[in-house]
Amino acid sequence: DYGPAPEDSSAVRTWLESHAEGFGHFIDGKFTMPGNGFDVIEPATGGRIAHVSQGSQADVDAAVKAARRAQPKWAGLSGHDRARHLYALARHVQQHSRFLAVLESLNNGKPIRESRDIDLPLVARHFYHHAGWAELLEDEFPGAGPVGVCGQVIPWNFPLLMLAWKVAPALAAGNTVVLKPAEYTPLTALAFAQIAAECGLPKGVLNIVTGDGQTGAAICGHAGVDKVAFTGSTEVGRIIRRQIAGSGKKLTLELGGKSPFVVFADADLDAAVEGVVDAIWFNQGEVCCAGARILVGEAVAERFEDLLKARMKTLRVGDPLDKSTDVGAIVHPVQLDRIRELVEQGVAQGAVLHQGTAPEGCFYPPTVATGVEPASVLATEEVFGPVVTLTSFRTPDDAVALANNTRYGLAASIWSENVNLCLDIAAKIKAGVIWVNCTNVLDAGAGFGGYRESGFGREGGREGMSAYLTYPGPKAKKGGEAA
Ligand code: TXE
Repeated sequence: DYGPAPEDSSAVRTWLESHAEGFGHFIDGKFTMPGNGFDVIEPATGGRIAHVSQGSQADVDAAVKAARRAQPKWAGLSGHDRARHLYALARHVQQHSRFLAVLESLNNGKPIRESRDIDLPLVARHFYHHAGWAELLEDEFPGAGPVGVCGQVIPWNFPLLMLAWKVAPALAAGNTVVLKPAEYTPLTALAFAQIAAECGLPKGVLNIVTGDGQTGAAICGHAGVDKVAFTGSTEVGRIIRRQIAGSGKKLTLELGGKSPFVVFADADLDAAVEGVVDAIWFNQGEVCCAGARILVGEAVAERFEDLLKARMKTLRVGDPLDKSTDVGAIVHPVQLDRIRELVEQGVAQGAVLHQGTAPEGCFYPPTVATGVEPASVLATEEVFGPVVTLTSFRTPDDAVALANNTRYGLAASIWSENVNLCLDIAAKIKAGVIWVNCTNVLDAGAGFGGYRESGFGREGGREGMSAYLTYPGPKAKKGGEAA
Protein backbone atom coordinates (compact mmCIF):
# COMPACT_ATOMS: atom_id res chain seq x y z
CA ASP A 1 0.00 0.00 0.00
CA TYR A 2 3.02 2.29 -0.18
CA GLY A 3 2.94 3.00 -3.88
CA PRO A 4 5.89 2.31 -6.13
CA ALA A 5 7.10 -1.25 -6.62
CA PRO A 6 10.50 -2.31 -5.25
CA GLU A 7 13.52 -1.34 -7.29
CA ASP A 8 14.39 -3.98 -9.89
CA SER A 9 17.49 -5.81 -8.69
CA SER A 10 17.67 -8.39 -11.49
CA ALA A 11 20.71 -6.86 -13.26
CA VAL A 12 22.67 -6.79 -10.01
CA ARG A 13 21.66 -10.33 -9.07
CA THR A 14 22.68 -11.57 -12.53
CA TRP A 15 26.07 -9.89 -12.11
CA LEU A 16 26.48 -11.50 -8.67
CA GLU A 17 25.51 -14.91 -10.08
CA SER A 18 28.12 -14.49 -12.82
CA HIS A 19 30.68 -14.29 -9.99
CA ALA A 20 29.34 -17.33 -8.16
CA GLU A 21 32.86 -18.73 -7.80
CA GLY A 22 33.84 -15.59 -5.87
CA PHE A 23 35.59 -12.27 -6.46
CA GLY A 24 39.34 -11.82 -6.65
CA HIS A 25 41.26 -8.64 -5.87
CA PHE A 26 41.80 -5.88 -8.42
CA ILE A 27 45.55 -5.56 -8.82
CA ASP A 28 47.52 -3.94 -11.65
CA GLY A 29 44.44 -3.39 -13.79
CA LYS A 30 42.94 -6.86 -13.60
CA PHE A 31 41.11 -9.17 -11.24
CA THR A 32 43.06 -11.99 -9.60
CA MET A 33 41.62 -15.50 -9.32
CA PRO A 34 39.22 -15.75 -6.38
CA GLY A 35 40.85 -17.24 -3.29
CA ASN A 36 39.83 -18.27 0.20
CA GLY A 37 37.87 -15.65 1.99
CA PHE A 38 34.43 -14.99 3.35
CA ASP A 39 30.79 -14.66 2.40
CA VAL A 40 29.10 -11.32 1.93
CA ILE A 41 25.48 -11.12 3.05
CA GLU A 42 22.41 -9.12 2.15
CA PRO A 43 21.44 -7.85 5.60
CA ALA A 44 17.75 -7.40 4.80
CA THR A 45 17.33 -11.15 4.19
CA GLY A 46 20.46 -12.65 5.74
CA GLY A 47 21.12 -14.39 2.42
CA ARG A 48 24.63 -14.89 1.03
CA ILE A 49 25.14 -12.76 -2.08
CA ALA A 50 28.84 -13.14 -2.80
CA HIS A 51 32.14 -14.59 -1.75
CA VAL A 52 35.23 -12.37 -1.61
CA SER A 53 38.89 -13.16 -1.09
CA GLN A 54 40.84 -12.51 2.08
CA GLY A 55 43.82 -10.37 1.06
CA SER A 56 47.07 -11.99 2.19
CA GLN A 57 50.43 -10.31 2.74
CA ALA A 58 51.40 -11.52 -0.75
CA ASP A 59 48.29 -9.89 -2.27
CA VAL A 60 49.08 -6.62 -0.49
CA ASP A 61 52.71 -6.84 -1.66
CA ALA A 62 51.55 -7.32 -5.25
CA ALA A 63 49.11 -4.40 -5.00
CA VAL A 64 51.70 -2.04 -3.49
CA LYS A 65 54.24 -3.11 -6.11
CA ALA A 66 51.77 -2.34 -8.91
CA ALA A 67 50.91 1.01 -7.34
CA ARG A 68 54.60 1.93 -6.97
CA ARG A 69 55.34 1.00 -10.56
CA ALA A 70 52.41 3.03 -11.88
CA GLN A 71 52.94 6.11 -9.70
CA PRO A 72 55.74 8.04 -11.49
CA LYS A 73 54.01 7.80 -14.83
CA TRP A 74 50.64 8.79 -13.36
CA ALA A 75 52.24 11.77 -11.58
CA GLY A 76 54.07 12.62 -14.80
CA LEU A 77 50.83 13.11 -16.72
CA SER A 78 49.77 16.72 -17.04
CA GLY A 79 47.08 17.80 -14.59
CA HIS A 80 44.77 18.08 -17.55
CA ASP A 81 45.32 14.45 -18.52
CA ARG A 82 44.72 13.21 -14.98
CA ALA A 83 41.57 15.35 -14.90
CA ARG A 84 40.33 13.63 -18.05
CA HIS A 85 40.60 10.28 -16.28
CA LEU A 86 38.73 11.60 -13.26
CA TYR A 87 36.00 13.08 -15.46
CA ALA A 88 35.70 9.71 -17.18
CA LEU A 89 35.31 7.96 -13.81
CA ALA A 90 32.60 10.46 -12.82
CA ARG A 91 30.72 9.96 -16.07
CA HIS A 92 30.93 6.19 -15.90
CA VAL A 93 29.67 6.22 -12.31
CA GLN A 94 26.70 8.25 -13.52
CA GLN A 95 26.09 5.84 -16.39
CA HIS A 96 26.09 2.89 -13.99
CA SER A 97 24.44 4.71 -11.09
CA ARG A 98 21.24 2.61 -11.08
CA PHE A 99 23.28 -0.58 -10.91
CA LEU A 100 25.62 0.78 -8.25
CA ALA A 101 22.74 2.15 -6.14
CA VAL A 102 20.94 -1.19 -6.13
CA LEU A 103 24.16 -3.06 -5.34
CA GLU A 104 24.89 -0.64 -2.49
CA SER A 105 21.40 -1.02 -0.99
CA LEU A 106 21.51 -4.79 -1.35
CA ASN A 107 24.86 -5.10 0.37
CA ASN A 108 24.63 -2.33 2.98
CA GLY A 109 20.88 -2.36 3.69
CA LYS A 110 20.40 1.37 3.14
CA PRO A 111 17.15 2.53 1.48
CA ILE A 112 17.33 2.70 -2.29
CA ARG A 113 16.06 6.29 -2.17
CA GLU A 114 19.17 7.25 -0.26
CA SER A 115 21.71 5.32 -2.33
CA ARG A 116 20.07 6.53 -5.56
CA ASP A 117 19.48 10.17 -4.62
CA ILE A 118 22.29 10.87 -2.15
CA ASP A 119 25.22 8.42 -2.23
CA LEU A 120 25.59 8.01 -6.00
CA PRO A 121 25.21 11.70 -6.92
CA LEU A 122 27.76 12.58 -4.22
CA VAL A 123 30.18 9.94 -5.56
CA ALA A 124 30.00 11.39 -9.08
CA ARG A 125 30.26 14.93 -7.71
CA HIS A 126 33.41 13.98 -5.80
CA PHE A 127 35.17 12.81 -8.95
CA TYR A 128 34.02 15.84 -10.95
CA HIS A 129 35.19 18.19 -8.20
CA HIS A 130 38.61 16.57 -7.93
CA ALA A 131 39.06 16.51 -11.69
CA GLY A 132 38.99 20.29 -11.28
CA TRP A 133 41.72 20.11 -8.65
CA ALA A 134 43.94 18.05 -10.94
CA GLU A 135 43.74 20.89 -13.48
CA LEU A 136 44.43 23.59 -10.88
CA LEU A 137 47.17 21.92 -8.90
CA GLU A 138 50.15 23.81 -10.29
CA ASP A 139 48.44 27.17 -9.75
CA GLU A 140 46.91 26.45 -6.37
CA PHE A 141 49.71 24.42 -4.78
CA PRO A 142 52.88 25.65 -6.51
CA GLY A 143 55.87 23.44 -5.81
CA ALA A 144 53.81 20.62 -4.33
CA GLY A 145 53.84 17.04 -5.56
CA PRO A 146 52.17 13.75 -4.81
CA VAL A 147 53.04 11.80 -1.69
CA GLY A 148 53.41 8.52 -3.58
CA VAL A 149 51.44 5.37 -2.82
CA CYS A 150 48.38 5.76 -0.57
CA GLY A 151 47.02 2.95 1.60
CA GLN A 152 43.35 3.54 2.27
CA VAL A 153 41.02 1.62 4.56
CA ILE A 154 37.31 2.42 4.58
CA PRO A 155 34.16 1.51 6.55
CA TRP A 156 30.83 -0.04 5.61
CA ASN A 157 28.35 2.79 6.18
CA PHE A 158 28.89 4.66 2.88
CA PRO A 159 30.95 2.10 0.98
CA LEU A 160 31.19 3.77 -2.42
CA LEU A 161 31.10 7.34 -1.15
CA MET A 162 33.98 6.67 1.23
CA LEU A 163 35.89 5.15 -1.68
CA ALA A 164 35.28 8.34 -3.67
CA TRP A 165 36.40 10.52 -0.74
CA LYS A 166 39.64 8.57 -0.58
CA VAL A 167 40.40 7.81 -4.22
CA ALA A 168 39.44 11.07 -5.97
CA PRO A 169 41.85 13.46 -4.17
CA ALA A 170 44.62 10.86 -4.12
CA LEU A 171 44.50 10.37 -7.88
CA ALA A 172 43.98 14.07 -8.62
CA ALA A 173 47.25 14.82 -6.81
CA GLY A 174 49.20 12.18 -8.77
CA ASN A 175 49.26 9.44 -6.16
CA THR A 176 48.36 5.82 -6.73
CA VAL A 177 46.18 3.80 -4.38
CA VAL A 178 45.80 0.49 -2.59
CA LEU A 179 42.35 0.50 -1.01
CA LYS A 180 40.60 -1.99 1.22
CA PRO A 181 36.81 -1.82 1.49
CA ALA A 182 35.11 -3.00 4.69
CA GLU A 183 34.49 -6.73 4.97
CA TYR A 184 30.71 -6.33 5.22
CA THR A 185 30.43 -4.17 2.10
CA PRO A 186 33.15 -4.82 -0.50
CA LEU A 187 30.90 -5.16 -3.55
CA THR A 188 30.52 -1.62 -4.89
CA ALA A 189 34.30 -1.16 -4.62
CA LEU A 190 34.78 -4.23 -6.81
CA ALA A 191 32.15 -2.98 -9.28
CA PHE A 192 33.93 0.38 -9.30
CA ALA A 193 37.24 -1.37 -10.08
CA GLN A 194 35.57 -2.99 -13.08
CA ILE A 195 34.30 0.42 -14.20
CA ALA A 196 37.76 1.95 -13.77
CA ALA A 197 39.24 -0.77 -15.98
CA GLU A 198 36.51 -0.25 -18.59
CA CYS A 199 37.07 3.47 -18.77
CA GLY A 200 40.81 3.13 -19.29
CA LEU A 201 42.31 4.13 -15.96
CA PRO A 202 45.97 3.11 -16.35
CA LYS A 203 46.77 -0.19 -14.66
CA GLY A 204 48.21 -0.03 -11.17
CA VAL A 205 46.81 3.45 -10.44
CA LEU A 206 43.93 1.96 -8.42
CA ASN A 207 44.25 -1.38 -6.64
CA ILE A 208 41.52 -2.90 -4.48
CA VAL A 209 42.33 -5.66 -2.02
CA THR A 210 39.45 -7.17 -0.06
CA GLY A 211 39.78 -8.68 3.39
CA ASP A 212 39.35 -8.04 7.09
CA GLY A 213 41.34 -5.99 9.60
CA GLN A 214 44.47 -8.10 9.06
CA THR A 215 44.53 -7.09 5.41
CA GLY A 216 43.97 -3.49 6.50
CA ALA A 217 46.91 -3.73 8.90
CA ALA A 218 49.11 -5.21 6.15
CA ILE A 219 48.32 -2.22 3.92
CA CYS A 220 48.85 0.42 6.61
CA GLY A 221 52.10 -1.15 7.77
CA HIS A 222 53.56 -1.79 4.32
CA ALA A 223 56.95 -0.15 3.78
CA GLY A 224 55.94 0.77 0.23
CA VAL A 225 53.00 2.88 1.40
CA ASP A 226 53.72 6.59 1.88
CA LYS A 227 50.38 7.80 3.20
CA VAL A 228 47.63 6.11 5.19
CA ALA A 229 44.04 7.34 5.17
CA PHE A 230 41.54 5.62 7.42
CA THR A 231 37.86 6.03 8.20
CA GLY A 232 36.37 3.77 10.85
CA SER A 233 36.21 3.22 14.57
CA THR A 234 38.25 5.27 17.03
CA GLU A 235 39.65 2.02 18.42
CA VAL A 236 41.14 0.93 15.08
CA GLY A 237 42.29 4.49 14.37
CA ARG A 238 44.32 4.31 17.57
CA ILE A 239 45.83 0.95 16.56
CA ILE A 240 46.86 2.32 13.16
CA ARG A 241 48.37 5.44 14.69
CA ARG A 242 50.48 3.29 16.99
CA GLN A 243 51.37 0.86 14.21
CA ILE A 244 52.83 3.49 11.89
CA ALA A 245 54.26 5.86 14.52
CA GLY A 246 57.79 6.84 13.57
CA SER A 247 57.50 5.46 10.05
CA GLY A 248 57.36 8.89 8.43
CA LYS A 249 54.09 8.04 6.72
CA LYS A 250 51.48 10.76 6.38
CA LEU A 251 48.28 9.92 8.23
CA THR A 252 44.69 11.13 8.26
CA LEU A 253 42.05 9.58 10.52
CA GLU A 254 38.31 10.08 10.34
CA LEU A 255 36.81 8.33 13.32
CA GLY A 256 33.68 8.18 15.40
CA GLY A 257 31.38 10.85 16.75
CA LYS A 258 28.56 11.65 19.14
CA SER A 259 27.42 14.88 17.59
CA PRO A 260 25.07 17.29 19.35
CA PHE A 261 21.89 18.59 17.74
CA VAL A 262 20.99 21.81 19.56
CA VAL A 263 17.43 23.16 19.30
CA PHE A 264 16.83 26.60 20.83
CA ALA A 265 13.35 27.59 21.98
CA ASP A 266 12.93 30.05 19.09
CA ALA A 267 13.72 27.45 16.41
CA ASP A 268 11.26 26.42 13.74
CA LEU A 269 10.34 23.22 15.56
CA ASP A 270 8.80 21.45 12.57
CA ALA A 271 11.95 22.06 10.56
CA ALA A 272 14.08 20.91 13.49
CA VAL A 273 12.06 17.67 13.73
CA GLU A 274 12.71 17.04 10.03
CA GLY A 275 16.34 17.81 10.82
CA VAL A 276 16.37 15.00 13.39
CA VAL A 277 15.00 12.62 10.76
CA ASP A 278 17.99 13.53 8.56
CA ALA A 279 20.40 13.55 11.48
CA ILE A 280 19.80 10.14 13.05
CA TRP A 281 17.34 8.15 10.96
CA PHE A 282 19.13 8.73 7.67
CA ASN A 283 21.21 5.63 6.80
CA GLN A 284 19.84 3.84 9.93
CA GLY A 285 21.93 6.24 12.03
CA GLU A 286 25.08 4.54 10.74
CA VAL A 287 26.64 7.92 10.09
CA CYS A 288 29.82 9.16 11.74
CA CYS A 289 28.48 12.74 11.91
CA ALA A 290 24.94 11.70 12.94
CA GLY A 291 23.21 14.09 15.32
CA ALA A 292 22.97 11.54 18.12
CA ARG A 293 22.32 13.84 21.10
CA ILE A 294 19.39 16.24 20.86
CA LEU A 295 19.69 19.14 23.28
CA VAL A 296 16.48 21.18 23.39
CA GLY A 297 15.62 24.42 25.18
CA GLU A 298 13.44 23.56 28.18
CA ALA A 299 10.71 26.05 27.24
CA VAL A 300 9.83 23.93 24.20
CA ALA A 301 11.16 20.54 25.32
CA GLU A 302 7.79 18.91 25.89
CA ARG A 303 6.29 20.16 22.64
CA PHE A 304 9.38 19.12 20.72
CA GLU A 305 9.30 15.64 22.23
CA ASP A 306 5.65 15.20 21.21
CA LEU A 307 6.30 16.38 17.66
CA LEU A 308 9.35 14.15 17.36
CA LYS A 309 7.63 11.02 18.64
CA ALA A 310 4.70 11.60 16.29
CA ARG A 311 7.05 11.99 13.33
CA MET A 312 9.06 8.93 14.34
CA LYS A 313 5.93 6.78 14.22
CA THR A 314 5.43 7.66 10.53
CA LEU A 315 8.84 6.26 9.46
CA ARG A 316 8.69 3.11 7.37
CA VAL A 317 11.35 0.60 8.33
CA GLY A 318 11.91 -2.33 6.01
CA ASP A 319 12.98 -3.57 2.59
CA PRO A 320 15.89 -1.40 1.38
CA LEU A 321 14.82 -1.90 -2.24
CA ASP A 322 11.31 -0.58 -1.61
CA LYS A 323 11.27 2.99 -2.88
CA SER A 324 9.08 4.14 0.00
CA THR A 325 11.33 2.80 2.77
CA ASP A 326 12.73 5.45 5.12
CA VAL A 327 14.96 3.28 7.30
CA GLY A 328 16.54 0.11 5.92
CA ALA A 329 18.39 -2.86 7.41
CA ILE A 330 21.27 -2.65 9.87
CA VAL A 331 24.45 -3.54 8.00
CA HIS A 332 25.16 -6.83 9.79
CA PRO A 333 23.82 -8.91 12.71
CA VAL A 334 27.03 -8.08 14.62
CA GLN A 335 26.22 -4.37 14.40
CA LEU A 336 22.59 -5.05 15.40
CA ASP A 337 23.83 -6.86 18.53
CA ARG A 338 26.09 -3.94 19.32
CA ILE A 339 23.17 -1.48 19.09
CA ARG A 340 20.96 -3.70 21.27
CA GLU A 341 23.67 -4.11 23.86
CA LEU A 342 24.32 -0.38 24.19
CA VAL A 343 20.60 0.40 24.40
CA GLU A 344 20.14 -2.29 27.08
CA GLN A 345 22.98 -0.77 29.09
CA GLY A 346 21.34 2.64 28.66
CA VAL A 347 18.02 1.33 29.96
CA ALA A 348 19.77 -0.25 32.95
CA GLN A 349 21.19 3.21 33.65
CA GLY A 350 17.73 4.77 33.65
CA ALA A 351 16.98 5.67 30.02
CA VAL A 352 13.35 5.53 28.89
CA LEU A 353 12.81 4.34 25.31
CA HIS A 354 10.26 5.61 22.79
CA GLN A 355 10.32 3.47 19.67
CA GLY A 356 8.76 3.11 16.26
CA THR A 357 8.23 -0.30 14.74
CA ALA A 358 10.59 -2.51 12.75
CA PRO A 359 10.18 -5.88 11.02
CA GLU A 360 11.79 -9.09 12.26
CA GLY A 361 15.36 -9.65 11.14
CA CYS A 362 18.33 -7.33 10.88
CA PHE A 363 16.30 -4.18 11.58
CA TYR A 364 16.18 -1.77 14.51
CA PRO A 365 13.29 0.59 15.24
CA PRO A 366 13.82 4.35 15.25
CA THR A 367 14.37 5.18 18.90
CA VAL A 368 14.30 8.29 21.11
CA ALA A 369 15.80 7.85 24.58
CA THR A 370 14.84 10.24 27.38
CA GLY A 371 16.03 10.34 30.98
CA VAL A 372 19.62 9.82 29.82
CA GLU A 373 22.23 10.97 32.34
CA PRO A 374 25.19 12.88 30.83
CA ALA A 375 27.72 10.29 32.03
CA SER A 376 25.72 7.23 30.95
CA VAL A 377 26.57 4.95 28.07
CA LEU A 378 23.85 6.25 25.76
CA ALA A 379 25.06 9.83 26.17
CA THR A 380 28.74 9.06 25.69
CA GLU A 381 29.19 6.01 23.41
CA GLU A 382 28.69 6.04 19.66
CA VAL A 383 25.74 3.70 19.02
CA PHE A 384 25.92 3.85 15.22
CA GLY A 385 22.25 3.00 14.93
CA PRO A 386 18.90 4.84 14.74
CA VAL A 387 19.00 5.85 18.40
CA VAL A 388 18.97 9.46 19.61
CA THR A 389 18.99 10.88 23.13
CA LEU A 390 16.79 13.82 24.08
CA THR A 391 17.89 16.14 26.89
CA SER A 392 16.76 19.65 27.78
CA PHE A 393 18.91 22.66 28.68
CA ARG A 394 18.25 25.99 30.37
CA THR A 395 20.64 28.58 28.99
CA PRO A 396 22.86 28.84 25.90
CA ASP A 397 25.87 28.27 28.17
CA ASP A 398 24.31 25.02 29.40
CA ALA A 399 23.76 24.00 25.80
CA VAL A 400 27.42 24.61 24.93
CA ALA A 401 28.62 22.73 28.02
CA LEU A 402 26.43 19.73 27.21
CA ALA A 403 27.39 19.83 23.52
CA ASN A 404 31.09 19.79 24.38
CA ASN A 405 30.70 17.12 27.05
CA THR A 406 32.09 14.41 24.77
CA ARG A 407 35.43 12.93 23.85
CA TYR A 408 34.50 13.31 20.19
CA GLY A 409 34.22 16.44 18.03
CA LEU A 410 33.13 15.61 14.52
CA ALA A 411 30.00 17.66 13.85
CA ALA A 412 27.21 19.72 15.42
CA SER A 413 23.91 21.12 14.28
CA ILE A 414 22.33 24.30 15.69
CA TRP A 415 18.69 25.30 15.25
CA SER A 416 17.45 28.83 15.97
CA GLU A 417 15.84 31.71 14.10
CA ASN A 418 18.38 34.03 15.78
CA VAL A 419 21.42 34.16 13.51
CA ASN A 420 23.56 35.98 16.07
CA LEU A 421 22.90 33.25 18.60
CA CYS A 422 23.75 30.56 16.02
CA LEU A 423 27.06 32.23 15.16
CA ASP A 424 27.95 32.71 18.80
CA ILE A 425 27.20 29.06 19.68
CA ALA A 426 28.88 27.74 16.53
CA ALA A 427 32.15 29.35 17.61
CA LYS A 428 31.93 27.75 21.04
CA ILE A 429 31.21 24.16 20.03
CA LYS A 430 34.31 22.05 19.43
CA ALA A 431 33.48 20.21 16.23
CA GLY A 432 35.02 20.00 12.78
CA VAL A 433 31.75 20.68 10.97
CA ILE A 434 28.93 22.92 12.23
CA TRP A 435 25.57 23.13 10.49
CA VAL A 436 23.05 25.89 11.17
CA ASN A 437 19.37 25.07 10.58
CA CYS A 438 20.36 22.04 8.56
CA THR A 439 22.27 18.83 9.11
CA ASN A 440 24.33 16.15 7.35
CA VAL A 441 24.98 18.48 4.43
CA LEU A 442 28.13 17.32 2.68
CA ASP A 443 29.96 18.85 -0.23
CA ALA A 444 33.08 17.82 -2.10
CA GLY A 445 34.34 21.41 -1.82
CA ALA A 446 34.15 21.64 1.98
CA GLY A 447 36.66 20.12 4.38
CA PHE A 448 35.20 17.38 6.60
CA GLY A 449 36.93 16.00 9.69
CA GLY A 450 37.13 16.05 13.44
CA TYR A 451 38.63 17.20 16.71
CA ARG A 452 39.83 15.03 19.57
CA GLU A 453 38.84 11.33 19.31
CA SER A 454 37.04 11.98 16.03
CA GLY A 455 40.44 12.07 14.36
CA PHE A 456 42.48 14.61 12.42
CA GLY A 457 42.95 15.80 8.89
CA ARG A 458 40.23 16.96 6.54
CA GLU A 459 38.65 15.40 3.48
CA GLY A 460 37.17 17.52 0.71
CA GLY A 461 38.08 20.92 -0.66
CA ARG A 462 41.49 22.57 -0.43
CA GLU A 463 42.36 21.05 2.96
CA GLY A 464 41.50 17.60 1.68
CA MET A 465 43.80 18.07 -1.32
CA SER A 466 46.71 19.20 0.82
CA ALA A 467 46.59 15.88 2.71
CA TYR A 468 47.59 14.16 -0.54
CA LEU A 469 50.42 16.54 -1.43
CA THR A 470 53.92 17.08 -0.16
CA TYR A 471 56.64 19.75 -0.53
CA PRO A 472 58.81 19.90 -2.48
CA GLY A 473 57.16 17.85 -5.17
CA PRO A 474 59.19 15.94 -7.72
CA LYS A 475 59.95 17.86 -10.88
CA ALA A 476 57.58 16.33 -13.40
CA LYS A 477 58.24 16.40 -17.12
CA LYS A 478 54.95 16.95 -18.89
CA GLY A 479 53.55 13.70 -20.32
CA GLY A 480 56.37 11.50 -19.13
CA GLU A 481 58.06 9.99 -16.11
CA ALA A 482 58.66 12.12 -13.03
CA ALA A 483 62.30 13.05 -12.66
O1 TXE B 1 34.73 -0.74 12.56
P1 TXE B 1 36.28 -0.95 12.20
P2 TXE B 1 33.62 -1.87 12.79
C1 TXE B 1 32.33 2.68 14.57
C2 TXE B 1 30.88 2.44 14.95
C3 TXE B 1 30.76 0.96 14.88
C4 TXE B 1 32.12 0.53 15.37
C5 TXE B 1 32.58 -0.85 14.96
O2 TXE B 1 30.68 2.91 16.26
O3 TXE B 1 29.75 0.47 15.68
O4 TXE B 1 33.01 1.48 14.83
O5 TXE B 1 32.51 -1.01 13.55
C6 TXE B 1 39.33 -2.14 9.03
N1 TXE B 1 44.20 -2.11 10.67
N2 TXE B 1 32.47 3.02 13.18
O6 TXE B 1 34.11 -2.92 13.72
O7 TXE B 1 36.76 -2.24 12.76
C7 TXE B 1 38.09 -2.95 8.78
O8 TXE B 1 38.41 -4.11 8.03
C8 TXE B 1 43.68 -1.60 9.55
C9 TXE B 1 32.45 4.41 12.86
O9 TXE B 1 33.13 -2.29 11.48
O10 TXE B 1 36.97 0.30 12.57
C10 TXE B 1 37.23 -1.95 8.01
O11 TXE B 1 37.64 -1.87 6.65
N3 TXE B 1 42.37 -1.71 9.25
C11 TXE B 1 32.94 4.67 11.49
C12 TXE B 1 37.58 -0.62 8.69
O12 TXE B 1 38.81 -0.86 9.37
C13 TXE B 1 41.55 -2.34 10.12
C14 TXE B 1 32.51 3.72 10.46
C15 TXE B 1 36.54 -0.13 9.69
O13 TXE B 1 36.25 -1.13 10.62
C16 TXE B 1 42.05 -2.90 11.31
C17 TXE B 1 32.61 2.34 10.89
C18 TXE B 1 43.44 -2.75 11.57
N4 TXE B 1 44.01 -3.21 12.70
C19 TXE B 1 32.52 2.05 12.22
N5 TXE B 1 41.01 -3.46 11.98
C20 TXE B 1 32.88 6.08 10.99
N6 TXE B 1 33.54 7.00 11.66
O14 TXE B 1 32.30 6.36 9.97
C21 TXE B 1 39.90 -3.27 11.24
N7 TXE B 1 40.22 -2.59 10.10
